[in-house]
Amino acid sequence: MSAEVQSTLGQYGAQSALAPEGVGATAINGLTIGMTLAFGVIFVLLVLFVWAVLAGRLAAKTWWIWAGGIVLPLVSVGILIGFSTVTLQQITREDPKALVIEVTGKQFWWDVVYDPEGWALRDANEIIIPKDRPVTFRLNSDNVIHSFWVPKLTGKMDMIPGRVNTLPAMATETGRFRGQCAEFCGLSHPKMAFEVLVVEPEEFDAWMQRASGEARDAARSELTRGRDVFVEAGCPACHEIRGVAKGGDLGPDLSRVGGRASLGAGMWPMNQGTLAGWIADPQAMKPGAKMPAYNHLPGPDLRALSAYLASLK
Ligand code: HEC
Ligand SMILES: [Cu+2]
Repeated sequence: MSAEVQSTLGQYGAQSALAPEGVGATAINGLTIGMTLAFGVIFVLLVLFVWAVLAGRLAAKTWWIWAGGIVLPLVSVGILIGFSTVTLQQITREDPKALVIEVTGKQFWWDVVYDPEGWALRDANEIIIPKDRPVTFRLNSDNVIHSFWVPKLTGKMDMIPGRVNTLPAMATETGRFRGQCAEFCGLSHPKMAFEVLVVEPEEFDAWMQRASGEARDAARSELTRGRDVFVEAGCPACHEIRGVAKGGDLGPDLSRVGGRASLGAGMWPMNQGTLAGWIADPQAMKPGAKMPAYNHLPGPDLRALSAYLASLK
């Protein structure tokens, strides 16, 4: 994954439904282009027709009402329904062998659990999937309604409290795609994005092997201090780091936080500086975020803590 740690921030096309790199998004894009062309032709014919009538080049006939008012809409809308039904079936067809990834919408971030019935690896804000293998997103929310949308991958699906919606997907290219919450969910709704990293299947399997263990050890002394600050400052009340603190799930899992390309659910580049800024004042970066400010931490502690978090890859 090292080759692609660069985040999609400011990257043109990373969130474009018109540059599909997934089976679902490709089908939707095809339908969009087809519809635009078909109705473009009808529109041009209509303009010509109105022009011809107004210019007195056509004499009015009653059968036009039948043709233009009944036959044309029935045929064009009928064809449209046909194509969109086929597309809908394509993009909602679930593969029973697909890797299940449970994503829960939070305010304003994403809780991610890979293969909840088996592997059960918890992560957040960045989803790694293998290319050319089917996955099924199992979508849920424990607060308000959010909407899960990765335009390059497939269609959009609501995340509704008390209900599980499933969204199948399959990426056809490796790379980083950007996703965005697509349902107004509170003050920082526009700051609720995420990234999907698509890797080669072998690379995914290797990551799977690696990722389940404890978080990277804080072997160097300055990192050890950071780890202690993490525990002493009470961060485990909301955050887990595997092997360090079994914590609450009120905030994102931080076991590999420094390995994510972006901080704060797809919002800022991930590095020690942004991490320190976030810890000192999350509200300034994301109004309404459900994390208290730690601006009382002494400078050396904040530096040690942010260096430690940045090292967790
Ligand atoms: C009361 C619960 C709570 C406590 C305590 C808390 N956090 Fe958070 N933290 C959150 C929430 C909620 C978010 C997600 C905010 C968002 O993106 O909307 C978050 C996000 C983060 C992130 C960004 C993660 C990412 O994937 O981008 C980091 C880093 C972080 N917290 C570090 C800390 C540290 C370090 C401490 C202790 C000094 C701490 N947090 C204490 C709730 C908490
Ligand atoms: Cu949301």
